[in-house]
Amino acid sequence: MQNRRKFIKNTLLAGASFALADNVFASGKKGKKPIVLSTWNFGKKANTEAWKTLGSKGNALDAVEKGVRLIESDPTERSVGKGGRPDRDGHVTLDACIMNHLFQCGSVTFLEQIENPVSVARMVMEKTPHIMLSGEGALQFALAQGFEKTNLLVPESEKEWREWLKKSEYKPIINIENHDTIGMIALDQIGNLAGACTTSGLAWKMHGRVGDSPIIGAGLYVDGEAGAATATGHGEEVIRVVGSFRVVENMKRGMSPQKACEEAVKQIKKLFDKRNADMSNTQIGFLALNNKGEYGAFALKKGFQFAVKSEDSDLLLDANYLS
Ligand code: SD4
Repeated sequence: MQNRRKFIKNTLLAGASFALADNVFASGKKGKKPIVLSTWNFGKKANTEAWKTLGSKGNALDAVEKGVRLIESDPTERSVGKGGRPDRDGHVTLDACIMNHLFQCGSVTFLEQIENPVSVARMVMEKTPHIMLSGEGALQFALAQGFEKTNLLVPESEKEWREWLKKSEYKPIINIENHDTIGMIALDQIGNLAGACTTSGLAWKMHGRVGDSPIIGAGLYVDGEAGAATATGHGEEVIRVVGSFRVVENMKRGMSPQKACEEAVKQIKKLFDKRNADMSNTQIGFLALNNKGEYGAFALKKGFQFAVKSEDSDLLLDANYLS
């Protein structure tokens, strides 16, 4: 449970500036002002961690990796890394990716027993000629790189899963605790962008199911000349529209980060309407940051929060939403 009082205080403090749809962290001639954004309320502590790097002139790639690792390693955060809820067979399977301003990227999907999939993804990017490794192969690679096997299933998650097993109703749950998946995007002092995205995916999903989070262009995309975006929520819907790529391309065509996120959410809604599909059990949220340090966020429904940290702010905000 988040600290509600603190959240309200931060939101009030933030309200005025966020109301100006396009928040600007001015870039000086000598360099950019660093800024980091993350999904959901746990984004606040992840941003604090990332800021240790960003705020001391470190680079955006290191910052996002370190920031999301904090959440991956926290067994009390039950939608990412260690502590994540298992699939319907009781396995915790993780998806993660990372990307920098030069289109260099790495990803792991369906990875078990490794606490920090984002760091394995970074090694895929830096130490192999590939972009994605999956399942058993990703595990083999991680072990060869010196990662250690660990039990990711914490007693609380196992208990919930055993409870679910009683009915075994196949209805993967999105945003079970209002903080699923950490997507983090950052701009560093020299003006480089980077992003990372990591999750245990939908609770009680089918074994082998992979969502949007580790898919470059869906859960995360970075174009050093335009901006960065990340997504959270119903992965299948984000994949359909290649959501984060779409948001970044929107910025490239001149839209503000806010408008870019809104357009992508509207497109997803349009596709639901076209298919006459039920939207009651879904949520989608996008976060975007351009290379001037302007940011935006938008969701399909109420409830999507995101955290922003820069030299002079440290906020948890409620994103605007469609309906
Ligand atoms: C997925 N996008 O696996 C993730 C889950 C998520 O809020 O972000 N839920 O589809």
